[in-house]
Amino acid sequence: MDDGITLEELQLAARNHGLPLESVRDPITPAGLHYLLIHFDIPAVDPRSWRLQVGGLVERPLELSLEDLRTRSARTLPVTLECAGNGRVLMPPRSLSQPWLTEAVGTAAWTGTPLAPLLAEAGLGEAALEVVFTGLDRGIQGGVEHDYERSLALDDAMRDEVLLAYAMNGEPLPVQHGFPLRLIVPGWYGMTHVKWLRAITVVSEPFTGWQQEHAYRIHRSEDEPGVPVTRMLPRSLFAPPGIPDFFDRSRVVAAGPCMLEGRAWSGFGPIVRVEVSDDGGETWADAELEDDAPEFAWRGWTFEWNATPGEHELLCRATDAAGNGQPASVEWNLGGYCNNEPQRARVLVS
Ligand SMILES: Nc1nc2c(c(=O)[nH]1)N[C@H]1C(S)=C(S)[C@@H](COP(=O)(O)O)O[C@H]1N2
Ligand SMILES: [Mo]
Repeated sequence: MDDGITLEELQLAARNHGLPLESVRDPITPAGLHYLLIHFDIPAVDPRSWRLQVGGLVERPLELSLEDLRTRSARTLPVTLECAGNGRVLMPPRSLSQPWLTEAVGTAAWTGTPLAPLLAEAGLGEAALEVVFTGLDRGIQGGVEHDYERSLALDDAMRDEVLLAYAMNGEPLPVQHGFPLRLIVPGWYGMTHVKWLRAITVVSEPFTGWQQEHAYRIHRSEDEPGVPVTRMLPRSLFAPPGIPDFFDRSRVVAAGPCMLEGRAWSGFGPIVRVEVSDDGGETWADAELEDDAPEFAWRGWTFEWNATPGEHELLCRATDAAGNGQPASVEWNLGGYCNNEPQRARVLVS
């Protein structure tokens, strides 16, 4: 880390927690352990008066209650969500924002109604280019007051797996995860999954809201337009073995065979390989992948580690079917996005 974190970063970190890494052992993250990222305030919503407005370039604008949405066809998908800023603090000089290390991730079973049939019912206008998703939350970022809203290109919005989700792990959405309704776009970084949805608007021009135009771009300075952040790059995490030191979270492990357990994911197709290093990334060995490779959720893996006495640095890295991997170091960008460098843990074996 370059220097100490600021009080403002600490304030954000205390509001938005990460996944306790031991929960990597759970294929489905309990809702209370799923990471959280809330830019502004959690809005107060009365589900009886709440309505979703579907409008813009559509032939028949719709106004839907939660009941209307719950009676439509439903689909449940396990989906891994990861904040695009995961790893930000490990990419100095860091951008001042939520100071994530490696744990801004979680996997829930999201239940909702598919978006595409709803848009088809509303009747897309000829000039439809993008779909804008607007949340109920409003605040100021970068000096600009705005609702939290993001858009998707029409093709991305019309994919089968895109859901308007009203349940998480079989329960109504917890308020912090978007009650009563959120967007789920499997494979994409967290910012895409707009929470507390109030409106879906079909537009004919590229959407230029703050969270689209300004935030979530890979660039080295504000003057460069940069590339928008979209799908998740591959990443793998392991549940840290042994027992932790309270203060620095380093691990103590007994010498001998030690089963490492982890999960890996990517927004560009299934994970095809996971490797582990116990010498700080000098040498690597293949982990065993679980047979089950869910399309949009992390894939489990195990590695039988022979823990030899001394100090070790454990790392793991994943490769996806599209050939993307986890480089030893990722090129710096202004927002501290998409840092998928391998997870590291210091382990003392005795
Ligand atoms: N309306 C709204 N949606 C939002 C956000 C937000 O602040 N407001 N944060 C986004 C970001 S940056 C992330 S990483 C995910 C986090 O989802 P979670 O808190 O359910 O894990 O929600 C996204 N959707
Ligand atoms: Mo995020």
